[in-house]
Amino acid sequence: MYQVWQEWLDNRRWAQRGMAFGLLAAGIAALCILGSVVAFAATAPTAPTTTAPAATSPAKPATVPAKAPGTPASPAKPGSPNAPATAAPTPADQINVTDGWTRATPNGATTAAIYLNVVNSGNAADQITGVEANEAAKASLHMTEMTGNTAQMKDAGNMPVPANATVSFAPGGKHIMLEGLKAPLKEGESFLITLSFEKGGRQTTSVKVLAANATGPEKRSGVADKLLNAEVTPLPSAADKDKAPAKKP
Ligand SMILES: [Cu+2]
Repeated sequence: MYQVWQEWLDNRRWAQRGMAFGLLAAGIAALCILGSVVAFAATAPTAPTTTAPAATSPAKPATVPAKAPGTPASPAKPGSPNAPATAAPTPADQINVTDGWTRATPNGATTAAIYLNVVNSGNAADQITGVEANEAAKASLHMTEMTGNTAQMKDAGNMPVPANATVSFAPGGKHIMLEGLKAPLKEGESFLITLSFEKGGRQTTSVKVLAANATGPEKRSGVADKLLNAEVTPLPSAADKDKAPAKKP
């Protein structure tokens, strides 16, 4: 009776051992499968495993500092913080200050008037906001106006420069007033002045000193040749643009 019981127990143990061995084999097999899946996931680039976020999170901060040094790649001209950064011609490219001239001054003179042309070849209106000249203590935008029979000069404030137009500074009208001349202006010399524009930034141009009784430069640019009486003249291109839509039915 006892032997039978022992035999039954032995059989039971073997059965348990067999089960344990089976479980162990199944566990090893499962580990092998799991290992190969993990290995595949690690090598597969698109696998949505934990390695993916680990790879992108260091990549993100890398792009942020890369952008920061890239933003000042479009340097805005000083004085024109609103200038849009585009590949197209900037407002500064489309403003040209030409034909600057003034008259020679006698010894002791403290003032002089500068005349020139401001050409705006862009489609956006601009305005002159200021002027600088080293030759005088003060430079300002002036306007001559007739009050009855007397011509009076006054500060012009900001001067509008319409789109596709030339603004002419000429005797009897707009001029740049130099006050507190540091030295007499001598015929044949030239000097630089700088005009500031709301959109077009700072534009430096040359001013030629003509004879004391000069009425204007003998040889003007092509644009200036067309300026006779008008102080603001549309550019030829602008006139063509105006005609073009009229021809369309
Ligand atoms: Cu004046």
